[in-house]
Amino acid sequence: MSNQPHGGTLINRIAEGEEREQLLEKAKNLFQIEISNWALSDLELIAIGAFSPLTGFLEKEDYESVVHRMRLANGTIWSIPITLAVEEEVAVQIKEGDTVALKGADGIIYALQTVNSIYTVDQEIEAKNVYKTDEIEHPGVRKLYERPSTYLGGPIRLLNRPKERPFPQFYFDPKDTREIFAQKGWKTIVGFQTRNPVHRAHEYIQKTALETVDGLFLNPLVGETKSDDIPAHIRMKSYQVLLENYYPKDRVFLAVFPAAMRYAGPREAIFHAMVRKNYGCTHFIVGRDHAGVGNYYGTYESQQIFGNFTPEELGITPLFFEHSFYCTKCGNMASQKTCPHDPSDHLHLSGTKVRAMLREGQCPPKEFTRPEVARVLIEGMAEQQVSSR
Ligand code: ADX
Repeated sequence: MSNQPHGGTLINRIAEGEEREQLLEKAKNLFQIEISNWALSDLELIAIGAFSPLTGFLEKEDYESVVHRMRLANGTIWSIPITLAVEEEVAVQIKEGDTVALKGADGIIYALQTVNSIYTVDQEIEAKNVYKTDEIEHPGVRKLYERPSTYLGGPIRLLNRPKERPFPQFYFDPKDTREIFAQKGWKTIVGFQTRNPVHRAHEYIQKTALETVDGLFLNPLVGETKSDDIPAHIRMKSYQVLLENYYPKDRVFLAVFPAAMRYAGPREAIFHAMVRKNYGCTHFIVGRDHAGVGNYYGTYESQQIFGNFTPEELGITPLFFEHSFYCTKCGNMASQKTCPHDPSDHLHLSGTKVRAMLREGQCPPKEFTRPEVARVLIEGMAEQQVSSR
């Protein structure tokens, strides 16, 4: 599989030099819209080409097609609607064809958008199609319902990059990661999405994949997550100690994925794969309940969804892994595919249980979490508790 960007071209919507100066000048006289941090993160991801082939927030025709068919209007696979939601009273002040300035809560103008389409959607239909549920308890659906239902579609041009970066040394644009992979001589690269600390099961599937490809792109999501997920700054430390102690340096590259988590399970798995293809990956790991939450999705639904598309149109090879665990009889990490023993021989700890142990300062068993990682998590959570008091 070649590592062509999705849609064939790596999109770059960043204005630079004189063009940027001119657009900044123009922006002063344009209608200004304040956008959320979530929209700002989408905006930047569009501009740097992580969301190639998107050049802006979805217009109506593409939106309808994505919601109902998991494809853009031209047929290209796209599974998550990337939209810019605005209040009705804002929308009525704009007409199609206008150019507007998009600014952050900090007052900085980040981009211009040519508003080709203004449309109001039925969020229940969006929820049922994208999240497979319209229950407000689903964290992705809740976020959707919190936003207004009028969207502005059209191409953007980025004028400023967000400056406040929690881990600036781990930000790389798709064009950078592509170059880095080439410099390293990696021809096959497996992408790994995570919103959690890397436990032994994650390590096992990453290293199993790494046995057959040249490099691992460890690409933790650090945008908005739900409040009970472990915060990104703690996770980043945990990844670093893990890599330092247990991974060959020349076979792994760690960079953040500054996107918001949607918890859309199967549809988000497709989205995650397409985006990692843009970062230059040829393979992508999809384990059990990828991007899932609660009991909304079947354990392997995020793998099965790939069957709706041909390998050619996906353009990245998904690597599927069964639920992995430590087996006390095997004395190894394993899955149902490789372990003959009874489930009572397997070490199972729920995320909730592990978080409770860490909060109480207890290390989970080393067969579940590397002790170096556990220590970082315990310290991080203790600091968090102090600061939230
Ligand atoms: S996710 O929401 O980002 O998918 P998480 O960080 O837990 O959550 O998972 C990262 C990747 O590892 C996903 O592909 C997920 O399916 C996979 N995964 C997590 N735990 C296991 C496990 N025990 N066995 C197999 N795959 C797993």
